[in-house]
Amino acid sequence: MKTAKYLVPDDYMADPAVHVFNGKLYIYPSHDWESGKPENDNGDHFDMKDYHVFSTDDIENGGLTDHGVVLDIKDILWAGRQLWDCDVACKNGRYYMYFPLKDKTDIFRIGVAIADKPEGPFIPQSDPVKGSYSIDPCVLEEKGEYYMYFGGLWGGQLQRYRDNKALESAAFPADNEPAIPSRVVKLGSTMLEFAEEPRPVIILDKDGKPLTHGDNKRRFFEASWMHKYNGKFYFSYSTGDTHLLCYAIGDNPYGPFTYQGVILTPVVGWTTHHAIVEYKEKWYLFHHDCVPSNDITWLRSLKVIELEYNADGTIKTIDGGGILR
Ligand code: FUB
Repeated sequence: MKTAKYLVPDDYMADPAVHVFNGKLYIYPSHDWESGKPENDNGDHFDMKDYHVFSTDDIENGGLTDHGVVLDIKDILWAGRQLWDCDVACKNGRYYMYFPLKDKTDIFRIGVAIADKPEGPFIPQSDPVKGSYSIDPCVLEEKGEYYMYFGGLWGGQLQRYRDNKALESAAFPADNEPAIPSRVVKLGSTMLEFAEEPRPVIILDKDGKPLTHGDNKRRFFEASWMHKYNGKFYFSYSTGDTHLLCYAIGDNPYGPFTYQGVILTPVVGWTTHHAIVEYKEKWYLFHHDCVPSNDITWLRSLKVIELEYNADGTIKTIDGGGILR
């Protein structure tokens, strides 16, 4: 599949998390819709209220099965608003969906919902994960342990925290100071709590120096994803206001990670977000853009394209088809 194809042409789906469970590909997207909320830097226009799950065993030629609404905001006791990018992990035959949601005080927390099958339905816990904050959780399983990566700037509220504590008010570093990092945390054995304090995900340049806040074509903004290739850990993410999907490579789940390059150049639309997964001996980049909605930023459409590596393990950059804004 050398050219990207749209996966759900009759609805707006974004922020794909994708995994292989029981031999099939399962896609867990955000579900965009037109709620009428005005666009602002806080992301109020991303006003999602439920999740669908999709599956397929033939991503090259087949259609997707839509398993319908598997979690609805009205069933989450602590819900305020905005169900953003989720991810799902499997442990001992149970499926745990991690989702960011603003609570009733408009603070993003990360919740968990549980299912017996990868296609749900997912039953939410009555409280968010203790100590959780910000957005965009993604979960890596490594040697029987589960690591959650999370965080996002601006509307994702990560600038409101330092050392896992809420600040009096949001604060950004100076341009020459280290960038605000994504976070990584090992999950506890129940999968319902953190086993430790979240740690910073440090991204270094080739000289071993942490990327700076002013380096906004390379520094982390949101949309963490983690995959393994040839024994290395590939941490990938969006640069937000420069609209790139980038990646950095490390030797273990905690990093540090060394910046490598761009996976996807800007798409049509403000946000860019992705999942990278191997299926039937090919690698795929799942992502989204706003071409079908004529560039309405909050109405995004799911896409997939094959992803290729060079012999040295670097990723071949894919053209997103958008313009640098
Ligand atoms: O879908 C809302 C937000 O937009 C996600 O959480 C971000 O990653 C960006 O895609």
